[in-house]
Amino acid sequence: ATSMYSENDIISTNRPSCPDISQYLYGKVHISKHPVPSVQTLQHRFAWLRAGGHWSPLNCTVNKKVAIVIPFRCRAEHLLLFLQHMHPFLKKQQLDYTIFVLEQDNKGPFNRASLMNIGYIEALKLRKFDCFIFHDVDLLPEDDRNLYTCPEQPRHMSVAVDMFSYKLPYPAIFGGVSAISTEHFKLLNGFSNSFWGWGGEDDDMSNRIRHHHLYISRYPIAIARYTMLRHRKDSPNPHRFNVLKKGQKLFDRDGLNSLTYEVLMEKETLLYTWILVKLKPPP
Ligand code: BGN
Repeated sequence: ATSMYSENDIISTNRPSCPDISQYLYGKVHISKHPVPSVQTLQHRFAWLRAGGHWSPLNCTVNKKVAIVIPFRCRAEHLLLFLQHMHPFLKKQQLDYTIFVLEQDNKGPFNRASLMNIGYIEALKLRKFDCFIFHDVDLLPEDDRNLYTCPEQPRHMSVAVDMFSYKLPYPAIFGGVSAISTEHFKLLNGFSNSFWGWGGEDDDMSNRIRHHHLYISRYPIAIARYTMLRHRKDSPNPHRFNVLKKGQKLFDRDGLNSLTYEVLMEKETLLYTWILVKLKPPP
């Protein structure tokens, strides 16, 4: 069998470029939180998808390929609501995109940052992606003008979240949803792998961005709006303040170049590329 991407990649040379901004954008989009759809329902509804949770416009060529990376564990209902929302959203933006779900297999504290690093490395083994969007599974964008692309500078996307009264909690925040070009992510050495449990890994990335003389860009607060799905709060990492402080000296040693993991399963379902990984537990 041929790869999921090859056919499209070959035909693409004969088609005109897609417009920079899709003509199908509308603005505010409907958010559905119930009922939670089944996998079968979504597979049926999104029969236009290609294996691995991939799609690209049929009549024109998009020159940037986007990978959406979701760090994941035990949030099946959120994932279904997320997929139900995101596939039509991304299609409407006329993007060439693929959704990757990076699931942490082992018990013990969650390592969101390592999962995102692994998503980056594994996705690039499959295809030459230009842009990575790191996305919490519980955040749903409310406006389709919030483009899932990578601009010149790293972009913090979840500026206005309903749970935070649609206000930016603090200027350096980089958590929730963020977009970084493939090139910049490599330069930044990815995220730190040292944050186990909730909090801080995004602040460390924010420090990395500043350290490399890049800056965080954002859409206006009226556009970058998100609904957060409800869940029990994860247990915060009590060491996060220290790890964040010490991390300032470790940018070049802790990140993409210090990852240890094992891929237990990799599967292309219609709705997403699923990568189940085992992380090396914290020391
Ligand atoms: C911050 C967290 C972020 C999180 C935002 C929004 C920390 C580190 C403290 C040194 N940072 O407080 O990781 O994205 O809240 O929830 O906990």
